[in-house]
Amino acid sequence: MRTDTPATIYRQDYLPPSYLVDTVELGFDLDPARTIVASRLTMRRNPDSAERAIVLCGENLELVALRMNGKTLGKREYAIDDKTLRIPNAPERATLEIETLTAPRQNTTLNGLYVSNGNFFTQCEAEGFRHITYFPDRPDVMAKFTVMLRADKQRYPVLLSNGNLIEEGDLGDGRHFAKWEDPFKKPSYLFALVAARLECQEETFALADGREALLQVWVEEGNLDKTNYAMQSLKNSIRWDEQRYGLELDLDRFMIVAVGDFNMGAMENKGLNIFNTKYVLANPRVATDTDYAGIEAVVGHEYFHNWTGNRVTCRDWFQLSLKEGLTVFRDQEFSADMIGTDSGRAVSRIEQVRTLRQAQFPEDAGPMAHPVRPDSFVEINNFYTVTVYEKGAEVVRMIQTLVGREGFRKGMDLYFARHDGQAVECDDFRRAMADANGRDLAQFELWYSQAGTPVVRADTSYDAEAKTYTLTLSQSCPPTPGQQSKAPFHIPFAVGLLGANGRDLPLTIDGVAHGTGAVLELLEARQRFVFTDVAEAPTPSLLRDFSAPVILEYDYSDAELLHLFSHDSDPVNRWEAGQRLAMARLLKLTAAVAAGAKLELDETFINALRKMLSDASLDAAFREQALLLPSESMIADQLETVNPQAIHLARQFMRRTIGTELRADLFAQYDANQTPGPYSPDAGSAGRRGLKNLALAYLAAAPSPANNALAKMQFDTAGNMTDRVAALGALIHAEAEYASDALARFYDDFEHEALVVDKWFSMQAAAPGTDVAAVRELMLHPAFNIKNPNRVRSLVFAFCAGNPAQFHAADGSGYAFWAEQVGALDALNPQVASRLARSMDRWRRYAPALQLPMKKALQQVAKGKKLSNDVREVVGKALTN
Ligand code: B3K
Ligand code: ZN
Repeated sequence: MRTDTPATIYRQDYLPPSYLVDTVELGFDLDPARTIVASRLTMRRNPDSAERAIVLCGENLELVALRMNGKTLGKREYAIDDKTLRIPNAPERATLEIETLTAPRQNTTLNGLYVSNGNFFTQCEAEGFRHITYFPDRPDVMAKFTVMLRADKQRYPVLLSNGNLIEEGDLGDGRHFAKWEDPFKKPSYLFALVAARLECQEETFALADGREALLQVWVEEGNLDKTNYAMQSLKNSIRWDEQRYGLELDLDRFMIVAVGDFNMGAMENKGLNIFNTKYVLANPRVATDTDYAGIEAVVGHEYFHNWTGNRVTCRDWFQLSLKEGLTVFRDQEFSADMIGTDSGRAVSRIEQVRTLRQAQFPEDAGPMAHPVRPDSFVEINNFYTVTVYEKGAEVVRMIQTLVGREGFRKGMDLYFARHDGQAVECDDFRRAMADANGRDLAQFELWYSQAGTPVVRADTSYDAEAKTYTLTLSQSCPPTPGQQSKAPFHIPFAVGLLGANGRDLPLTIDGVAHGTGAVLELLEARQRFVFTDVAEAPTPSLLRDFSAPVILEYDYSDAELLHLFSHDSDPVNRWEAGQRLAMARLLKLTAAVAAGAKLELDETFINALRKMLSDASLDAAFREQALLLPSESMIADQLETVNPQAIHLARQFMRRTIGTELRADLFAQYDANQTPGPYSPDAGSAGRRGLKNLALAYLAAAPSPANNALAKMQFDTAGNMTDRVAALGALIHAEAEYASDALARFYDDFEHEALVVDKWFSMQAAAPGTDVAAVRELMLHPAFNIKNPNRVRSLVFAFCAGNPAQFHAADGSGYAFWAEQVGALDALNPQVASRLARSMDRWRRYAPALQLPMKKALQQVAKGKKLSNDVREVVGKALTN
């Protein structure tokens, strides 16, 4: 931490490393108070660099010894400050021996080497390794690692690091050792160690080439009944990558370790993935369908990084999306393939679109907006964003849309053929895709370099005489910080045309038949596409499957939307039509609330929902998606000036009206979608539970003794966590008399299950009746712990980011609370603090009466004396951009 103005780092300033590292030997004498790290680096001058000094990064380390080529370096032979160790005029080849001291127990940042529940863990991405030892801690320095771990045998019976275990034994003094060797060169951010008291589920797994690999899932004692699904997901991931991309596990051993204190979801360290417990531990008693899906996705994600990230890594951190966007795309495809049905694929696509709109579009329109490949940063940890991850995945998906699935596979093959073992740039990936397919993807580069969400405006006209239908597409992109004007993007734009009977019409453009679906390529600011032989005036189904991450503007009539909602053969657009119908009404209702006018909802809309709800020809999972309303923050994004309370009341009114008007239908679907028998997290069962529990939620929005009794009955008899939390949520939202008893019972039953206690906190934090005072009260609960990120996310984040109507209380109390918490967290864990800081990003869009106290709170945080670079960058940008 520093108090001066933090330095901005620019992508353009990239310089190759002065020295390369061939081998790293690390020795750890693990002690929570005082760990000694000995490192031996064999280095040689990089022919691509003009720099003659060895430059090593190191922070919060105590240097004990430093030798070069066997000789201790005198104080004048090197320079050291709080970030760097520099050895000028180093020889062509150098063997460095470095000894340092760190204090893992003191490390509350959960970055570098730290202690969680008495066990040792590491987190090195992006720049944690420099908190462990002096090293050229940058991803373009790849070296072979050998690691010797020494620790007390009783307290740390399990000693793990990357790669293969090559030796282990006793040291005689109550301590033992384990020596690990990673056969692959890797950057320092992929280093990991674990020294702990843990148990594992393990099995050997046959790989496609006939080898066998040992798979292990390590957890704390008492949790071996919750590792099956993670293990199954790991096996599915390995199989999937073999089959879909021809990529094999390249190690004899692959380990997943769960830890309760972790800053994010998981980490792809070579052969030793470290996971937040949230993405490992599951059984029907404690985990919901959503938790199961999260485990599958994250296990897949980290495993897929083994190729996209580890074998081919990033040249510098500006290229982060090279590995993250691609790996998110891969985990999305994996999850979709695991469901196995077409409608399952559509449901996962709908969920991806919702995430983009909920989180990425606002980021792209706010003060932290940045390109998928950023041009500058102050703190790289602030750029593990939905833009780099999810928009990055959309960019990869668009390439697949343009070159086709097989073409994409060819591009992947070429990418690995060219770059295996290298640290490369986003441009290298795009080039491999272009070259493998003979495609020009030059203009496509703008998706990596220009921030902001493009707006595509569609206009149509039908010429009944000529039987032509003209679609005119115009694109624009709003300015973002540092980028005033934008050049036109290369946009794959999928379309279909529906006839009056609801069927797709055949498409012909320029004499070429396109079947019933075409992918147009929009390259100019404005382009016209003429469909010929169009027998009747069609209803256009635009941007099918959400073929590009853009905002589509088209003046749909209600009749057209209802037609699409009933008939579109593209399920994503069928869903989209429903969202548009709902959004138009929610915006009207919000205005009516603010004006004190009467609130009304039309029969037509209600009937469309009724029809959808009961359409047994559609999967329950799809119907659930189609009946979910846009969230409060999505509504806010449509408004010039945001009034959070009005939005909340408008949406509540709609939910209550649905609960009242569709009461009988909701009860019928509640009954029709029961899942008797033992719990299974498969998509079919989860979909039925999802629809049933959505029915329950709508009924709870229109409380009545019978509705509340249903929720109570479900809570009392639930055989799995999905049904239990759904019932508890219904009771809380209905403000049912039984709610507080249920909450107390829930806590008593699951007091010892940390992940369930997180749910207990977050359900209360996000409840409409919870104000700041109630949150402060909950923070006094003995189970609250500000040092545990999961707990902080479940209470403080859930309130600040997930309960807008209360957070934005007129008296500004939410903002004062936010400022206080950002400050308190920053002193412990800057990465977590900085995430929380971002919940004020969009302050300029609120009504003036809220803007002022929001700005004050931001300014108050900004003037904090010991602010981290992480928080300083976020609040600084919020105030200036
Ligand atoms: N690569 C890690 C994220 C590291 C975040 C560092 N602040 C997890 C993932 O994307 O797989
Ligand atoms: Zn990742």
